[in-house]
Amino acid sequence: MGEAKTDYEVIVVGAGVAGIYQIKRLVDLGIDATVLESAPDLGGTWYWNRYPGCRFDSESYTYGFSFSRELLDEWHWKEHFSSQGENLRYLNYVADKFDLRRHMQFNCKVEAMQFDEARDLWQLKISDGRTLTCRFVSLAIGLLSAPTMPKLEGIADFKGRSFHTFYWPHEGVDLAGKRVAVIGTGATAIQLIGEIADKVGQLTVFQRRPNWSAPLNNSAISADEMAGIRARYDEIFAACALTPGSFLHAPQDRGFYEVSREERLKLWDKLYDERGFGIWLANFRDIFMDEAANAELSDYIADRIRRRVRDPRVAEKLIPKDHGFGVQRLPLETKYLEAYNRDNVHLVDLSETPLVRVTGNGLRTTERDYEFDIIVYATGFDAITGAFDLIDIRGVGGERLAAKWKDAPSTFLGLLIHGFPNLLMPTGPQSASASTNFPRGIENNVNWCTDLLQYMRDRGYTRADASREAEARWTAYVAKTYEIMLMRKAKSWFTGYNSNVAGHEEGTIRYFLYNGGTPKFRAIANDVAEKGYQEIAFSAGERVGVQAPAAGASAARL
Ligand code: NA7
Repeated sequence: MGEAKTDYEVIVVGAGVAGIYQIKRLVDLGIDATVLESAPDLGGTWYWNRYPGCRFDSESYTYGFSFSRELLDEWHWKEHFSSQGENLRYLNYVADKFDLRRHMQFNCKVEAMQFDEARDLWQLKISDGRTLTCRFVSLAIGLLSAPTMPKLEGIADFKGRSFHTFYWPHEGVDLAGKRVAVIGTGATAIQLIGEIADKVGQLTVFQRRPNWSAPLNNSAISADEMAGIRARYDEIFAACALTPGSFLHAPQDRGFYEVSREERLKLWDKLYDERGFGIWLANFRDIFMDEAANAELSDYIADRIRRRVRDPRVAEKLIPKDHGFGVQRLPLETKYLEAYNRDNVHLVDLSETPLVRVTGNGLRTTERDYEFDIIVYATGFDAITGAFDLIDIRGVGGERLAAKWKDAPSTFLGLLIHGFPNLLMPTGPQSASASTNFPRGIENNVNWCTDLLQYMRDRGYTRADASREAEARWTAYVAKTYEIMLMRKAKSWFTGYNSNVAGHEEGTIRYFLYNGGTPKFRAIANDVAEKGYQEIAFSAGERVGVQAPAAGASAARL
């Protein structure tokens, strides 16, 4: 990458799953583009989250990219739910195979970006002091990439080691014989705790609210099995494309009340012991909307917990009472519940004895002091809009995106924002990618954004801005998709809840997810494109400001 180059047609921010695919599409079209990544290397989520137990909850072969037959034929997924290290190797393999690294710049944090209305260009301020310009920005900055710490006094006073799971030390951590605290019991903690319980000296879990979970039931994929999967890739991706969540797990086509209780129990027995999200996503649709149906399933899962956790008092503490099964993001686990049967694992119920502060030696609750060698903060993320808020984004008239989205995001299709022209969001709020098997949604969104670029390129347009009305309609529609969902009552990142982020505490609901299912989302988005993007105002300004490409660079101009 030529150091002096400052102008591009497209700048992609983020070299995770979305950024990798976006740059691949742009390179294939010969568009002059670069990727800016704040981390020292590519991978996004899979670069950062290196805590033990970190792995897919999606079947590996439904998570990988689908765009290249050659890639599909070459890659051997070794487990049904592949682990972080392997996933990062995969993303590196993809980048190297398609020679994408040379289009990526690392350690480049985008601090601010401003739309230049006179020239239809974005100006980006980078942490290394450079200012770059481009016609389009694709913010591929991830859904869960802004980790949040608890608002606790004394975090810096702790004399042992402490870190958020997102920043788990890359060289690994020697846990043997150590007294370890884990704060939080979300999807991350549930993976971590199951994995480290038998590797640490003492493990103390600080739980504010229990989460429902279900077994992952992971296993290895043999060479023969992988050959079978390869032969069925078309079928697998076609099946994913038909389900609401873009997983292989399709909801029951029968209603909850259309079958007897015995049949329901039989189904749940089967799904609970199967791989992956089946118990969540291959269940009756009613469980997401009907209190009584949800309560019956929740009771069933509660009994499963009681059967797996020996101490009945601990089991009761692990059973959520404030929300039903599946209305928050369902963590999948491996030996999580059994961890509490071990003598070296202790559960502290923060609803009874809240945390007071971090001390030099550990943690203080209202009841007592605890001493630790390591404190792990598994306290989650400022989800979906958090990464946007970390960049000072200013659109038409200098409007700040953080101000526009202060109370809630508003978008057109989750892909564009009125007043922020030429800004593309393959992983933004309110598109289907946030609520589905992530790469499947990303591929759809990146393709849609790339088609839009092509459309403009063919017609010589330099500016695209979704209309205010279209944005208002879409945002209202997304809110409506929550109306029938029990999810709207739960305190989770699905509704924008985070006790550690000002304005995101209890009582506020943010309509982050499109809940209408991927097939419907894809149909709506494709229809917009097929009808000539009537919701988007296009204009063709002077083609100035983007300098001639560096010698030797092949750059198609938009
Ligand atoms: P989550 O699911 O947001 O979980 C965060 C956990 O941390 C959750 O149990 C919280 O309890 C707990 N938490 C947060 N702040 C505090 C404080 N201040 N004190 C005590 N406990 C706290 O994040 P994850 O990283 O587990 O998962 C995020 C996603 O990453 C996941 O859905 C996957 O898609 C990948 P609470 O429930 O708020 O009471």
